[in-house]
Amino acid sequence: MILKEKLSAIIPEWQDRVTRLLRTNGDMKIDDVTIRQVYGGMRGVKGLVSEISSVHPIEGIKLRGYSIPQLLDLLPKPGGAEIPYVGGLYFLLLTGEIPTNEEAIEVEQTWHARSNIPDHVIKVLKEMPEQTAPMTLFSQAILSLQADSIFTKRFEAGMRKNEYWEPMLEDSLNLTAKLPAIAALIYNLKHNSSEYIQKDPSLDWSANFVKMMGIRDETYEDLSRLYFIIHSDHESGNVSAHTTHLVGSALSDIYLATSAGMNGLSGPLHGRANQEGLRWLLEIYDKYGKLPTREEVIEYAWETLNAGQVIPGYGHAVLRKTDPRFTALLEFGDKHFENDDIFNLAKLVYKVVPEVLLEQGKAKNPWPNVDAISGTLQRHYGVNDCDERGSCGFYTVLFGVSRILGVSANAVWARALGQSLERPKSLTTAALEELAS
Ligand code: CMX
Repeated sequence: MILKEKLSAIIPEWQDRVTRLLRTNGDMKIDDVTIRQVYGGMRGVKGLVSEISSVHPIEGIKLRGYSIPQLLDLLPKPGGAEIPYVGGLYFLLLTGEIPTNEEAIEVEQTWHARSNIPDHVIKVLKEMPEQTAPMTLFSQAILSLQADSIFTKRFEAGMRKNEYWEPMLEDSLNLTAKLPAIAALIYNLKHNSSEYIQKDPSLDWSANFVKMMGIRDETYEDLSRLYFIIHSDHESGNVSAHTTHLVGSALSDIYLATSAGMNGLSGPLHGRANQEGLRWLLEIYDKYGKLPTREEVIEYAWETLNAGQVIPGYGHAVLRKTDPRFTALLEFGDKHFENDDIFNLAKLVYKVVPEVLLEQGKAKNPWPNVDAISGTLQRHYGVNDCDERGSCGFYTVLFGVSRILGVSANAVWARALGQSLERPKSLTTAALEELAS
């Protein structure tokens, strides 16, 4: 496999680089931590390493140094498609190199070869009560695959530390190969009462997902590629990435680590904000019975804030400008479906809500993040977040399918660079008071 050969060549150079840095400057101080940061979710504390992505407060996400427009331009695309292969993105996340067409297709083919879902996983999902949330099913499906972990088997048999990354890569490829089918299966169990739609080996990872969802639409195939590319990674301090890294640091395998990460992604302040974002837009639309005016949106935004709630999809822990992932989806919607009322409402909200949040003066970032718009695009294609029983959260599963690409690439590198068990120090309030006196 070209991907594995490339990694085998690069990893020793990186190991030397890190060893040198630790030897020469290991005790150098790079940050101070305030009491506010200790109570405030460690915001901004420099305590993690990632080669895969970084988030600039103004410029937003860069994956391996490339902005979203650069990625969409440079990564190889399937014939006739507008948006690149996700397999090419995974190659880039893992190696740091923009793949050739052949290299991107090789990842896609590797995924095809490993994409079968074992029967017991289907059984586990079918046995769960109907009202089980989609993200709970997603996390369980990942855990149900854990018995097949090559990393855990090799660890139990005895493995050297410098070999850890290889089975971590194998597990990551096996898991990521199955994610589109798992997500589609969850959707079909919830919405179509059917089970498993057969994959088509002639289709790429994303187009196959669309087929298994029972949808036939080339534009939705492109939206899926776009969605899976832009949500893949967002530095390592966000809850899903950090949880995966933390659990993996105990040498838990990729199934244990990503399942935990997905439980973190399920929270409304993180990945579930995409469903909250759409719910909020639909509530405004229902209240006024039409596309509301600018004044009506302002009124509704204030009602939300005065009720002590946040406006979902706005604000961010790191970003201080419009999220480029929001912009990428906005441009996609503008190009493909300008006559969608809820999409147009999301655009109107974008014009109005930042002013309201600025006037309120609490949020450090009044601009939208990706979750302010992503649900409107899924909804346009008839993909629903909630099922008929009101069990919601499928959009977060889609976020999770994508996020596992980033966190698994990080996990391979964490093992390659011998990153340690994570174990920060905790203090009591009394100890902090004493330090402050
Ligand atoms: N609406 C109303 N108030 C908001 C707000 C919003 N969209 N964003 C932040 N605030 C408030 C915070 O609740 C906080 O209020 P308190 O002081 O009363 O606690 C204050 O402004 C300061 O918060 P902050 O420092 O600007 O934001 P944080 O870094 O603490 O939190 C985030 C970031 C994303 C959790 C927050 O902006 C938020 O709750 N946004 C809405 C939910 C959302 O869109 N989450 C998705 C984030 C992207 C992702 O991870 O997927």
